[in-house]
Order: sequence, then C-alpha cells, then structure tokens
Amino acid sequence: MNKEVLGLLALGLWSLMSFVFSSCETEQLETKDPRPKTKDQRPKTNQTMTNLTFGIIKPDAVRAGKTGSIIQRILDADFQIRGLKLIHMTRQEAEGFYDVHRERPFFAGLTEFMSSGPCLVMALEKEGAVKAWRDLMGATDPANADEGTLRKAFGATVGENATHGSDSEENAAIEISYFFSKLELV
Ligand code: IDP
Ligand code: MG
Repeated sequence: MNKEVLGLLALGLWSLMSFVFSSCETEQLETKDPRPKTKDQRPKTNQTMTNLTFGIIKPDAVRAGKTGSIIQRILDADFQIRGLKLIHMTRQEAEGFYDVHRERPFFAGLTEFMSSGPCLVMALEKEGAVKAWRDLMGATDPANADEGTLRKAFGATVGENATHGSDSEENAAIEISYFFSKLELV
C-alpha cells in the first residue's frame, strides 16, 4: 500500500469515529435533558404572568432565621413557587426596586435596610396571587396586621416588616422581571 492510500484510509477511519462519538454525545444529552423540547411545550407560567405575584422575605426575617418558617407558610397557603433565590441587593439595586417611593421620607431608611443583608426573592403562583399574598402578609405596619399574618408573626416595625408583596398584577410582572431572567422561572 502506498502512502496516499494509507492516508485516505486513516482519514476515513477518523471521520467514522468522530461521527459515532458525536451521535453518542447527542443521544446522551437528549436522554439526560428532561426539559420539553419546544417552547410551546413549556409550562404556561413561562409565557404569561397571570396569577403570579412577586414576594420578598426581607433582610430582617432572613437574619432572624425565619426563612424556613415563612416558606412553609407560603406552601401551606397553596402557592406554587415558580422562582426563588437568595440575593444581597446593593443600595443602588434597592433604590431601583423602590423607585416609586423615592420622594417618600422613609426612602433612605428603606433602601439602607433592604441592602443591609441577604433577602429571598420569589415568584409565587396561585389563583388571584397578588391579593392572596398581600392577605397572607397582612398590613404594612405589623402593629395593624391581623392575627395569623406573616407581618404580625415576623415583622417588628413599619419599616422592618419581614415581607414584601406586589400591589397589582402589572407591578408583579415588572418586579419579577427586575430580579428573575426567563430561564430562572419554572
Ligand atoms: P407595602 O410593603 O405594604 O406595599 P408600601 O406603602 O408600598 O407598603 O411601602 C413599602 C415599604 O416601605 C414597606 O413595606 C415598609 O418596609 C416601608 N415603609 C412604608 N411606610 C413606612 C413608614 O411610614 N416608615 C418607614 N418605612 C415605611
Ligand atoms: Mg407596596
């Protein structure tokens, strides 16, 4: 056999091997990946914000070790958790989030508090989620919150009141997209 034939044979063999390996790899990836293959097959919550609200377990409650208890209360109230992560906001990020309150006298204290430690941001789903979550949280000032609400149980003052909740479906969508990318919502 001359060098040219040997070269051709080697090239042929190499192509065959790479083809076999690459199809094995694809097969493995396909069988390992449990996600639906097309966008249309993704759960509806990935395409619409209906029945979603946005919540925060604020730094005071995280610091006090109340995260687990509050999440249990959320699950007991039949919310589905569609997004969840622990973050530590910078002052600037807190200011951006509470921009509507920029002119209020408590803005500086609020944004200092919200950037004072880690908090848990959440996308919550339930029929009528915005109202259901605000009902579960209770009044802004824990002193005025009903028995059985989260702010009554875990809030200390009107400023450090354990949880945040959106006040409308429109704001829920804005607030969810402030903290979560589409891929982080299930
Ligand atoms: P909400 O959280 O019940 O929707 P907002 O009026 O939207 O209440 O106020 C946003 C947050 O600002 C409150 O959750 C609380 O942390 C803080 N806040 C509201 N009012 C006061 C106040 O009078 N003093 C200090 N902090 C306040
Ligand atoms: Mg509000």
